[in-house]
Amino acid sequence: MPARKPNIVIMYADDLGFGDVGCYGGTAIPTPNIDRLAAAGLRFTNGYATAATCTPSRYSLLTGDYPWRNPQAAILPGDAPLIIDTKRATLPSLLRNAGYATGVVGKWHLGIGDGDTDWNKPIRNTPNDIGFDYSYIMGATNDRVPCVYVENRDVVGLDPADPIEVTYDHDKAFPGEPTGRDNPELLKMRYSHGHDCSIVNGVSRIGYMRGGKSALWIDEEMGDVFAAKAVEFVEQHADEPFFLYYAFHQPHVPRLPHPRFVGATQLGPRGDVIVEMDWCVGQMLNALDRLGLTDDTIVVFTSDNGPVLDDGYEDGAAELVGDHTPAGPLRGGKYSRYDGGTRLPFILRYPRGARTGESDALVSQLDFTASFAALTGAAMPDNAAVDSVNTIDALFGTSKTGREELVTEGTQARTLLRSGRWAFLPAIDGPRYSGTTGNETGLSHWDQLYDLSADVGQRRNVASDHPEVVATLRARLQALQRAPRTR
Ligand code: NG6
Ligand code: CA
Repeated sequence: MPARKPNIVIMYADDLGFGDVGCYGGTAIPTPNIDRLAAAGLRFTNGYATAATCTPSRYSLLTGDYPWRNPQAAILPGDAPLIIDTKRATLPSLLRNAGYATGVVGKWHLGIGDGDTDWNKPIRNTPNDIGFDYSYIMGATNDRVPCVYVENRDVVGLDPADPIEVTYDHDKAFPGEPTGRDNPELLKMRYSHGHDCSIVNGVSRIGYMRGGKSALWIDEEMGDVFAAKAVEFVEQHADEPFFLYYAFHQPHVPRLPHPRFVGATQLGPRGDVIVEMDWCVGQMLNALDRLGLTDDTIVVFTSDNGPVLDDGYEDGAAELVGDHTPAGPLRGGKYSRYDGGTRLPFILRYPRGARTGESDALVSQLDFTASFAALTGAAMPDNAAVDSVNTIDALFGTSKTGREELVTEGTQARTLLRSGRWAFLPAIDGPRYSGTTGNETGLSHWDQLYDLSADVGQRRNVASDHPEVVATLRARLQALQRAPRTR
């Protein structure tokens, strides 16, 4: 164990797929910075989020609990209250207790405020209430109102004479304010489904807002804004151990790259914003190099859920995708129960302590809490991070053995069990394809069992060949979900 506690930087992409980046076999989108991180680190081929959507995956990353333990851990509107219990230990609070400076920059989407938030006053229930010393966030997603940054407890750049109002209730929409539905002539990017409410920066969003003109973000600048804040946090804490959770907004919709990245790929805005995100990764890696911190810093890069092409705006993602396969060889994508929803780029670099190369150990973001707590000597209370397992040896590549099993979920907490070589998806009736995004749901009237060691693309359902495996895994999944857990 090195004398100095390692810094920890988790960089978290939004909707980036297993096959989108160069080091995972993608060729259509140049990602030199992510590739350089992988070349100097460990690249996992069985690295998982817990869910195929944002909020539940982030919930697991920061709490070490499975999302299905908290029914609120589902895609949240922008006015939803904080869903993490402020009395429980979290990854950031444990690290803070272990002597770390803790910060979050970027996308939050775990609720903020109390459900009836007055955005014009200091906000209660921000990341600062669950263990972060510093936060500079967008509260929900880049397609949801309010389209403002929040720094610690305050909306950034707000003019008190022009207060912000927010509602997600269609009946309370602000009369006279333009919407995507009524004023398509004001849009620079049209919506394809949903996203027909308030217009901010020429883009209609989910939800309604009014006022706060001086505080509204400009989507094209968001990558630069977050990168500057993330680098600033690292610079300010270069002399003490720090934990930074840097959550990108790319390549989530609306995809609006800075003009200098427009045309960086042949794939349209989706490809271009991935190049922009890769540049942001580079800003962080360069800062660590410049400050002499690279050897002592654990850098993780992964994504919250798998890819989607049309997620609600007409940005050409589906039309321009060509031969590019965002999920690589995996089936499904965002929202899906198939592996494309949750198996993601997952890279860890730690020159002082981790091996380099490739690992097929089963690892999950769910285990960061227990693993980093154990590594840093943080004391873990009984009720903390109940599903998180200390897999630091697998994460550092000193062991080939990671988890034996992992529960993941498609949208709306439709769970499945990944166990050894198997993925077991208990029957849940429903449409095979999402009517809006076109992604495969993984829903079926029949049980599904896939042998991932022979069939990574989940093409051959072998449930009827292995009834005993199906029975065992069904019972195991039920037992896991039924049992109240403590550490
Ligand atoms: C969906 C949105 C989608 C995206 C998603 C959340 C519609 C029709 N679709 O409800 O555009 O915002 O929520 O994505 O509104 S996530 O990555 O934050 O989970
Ligand atoms: Ca996401």
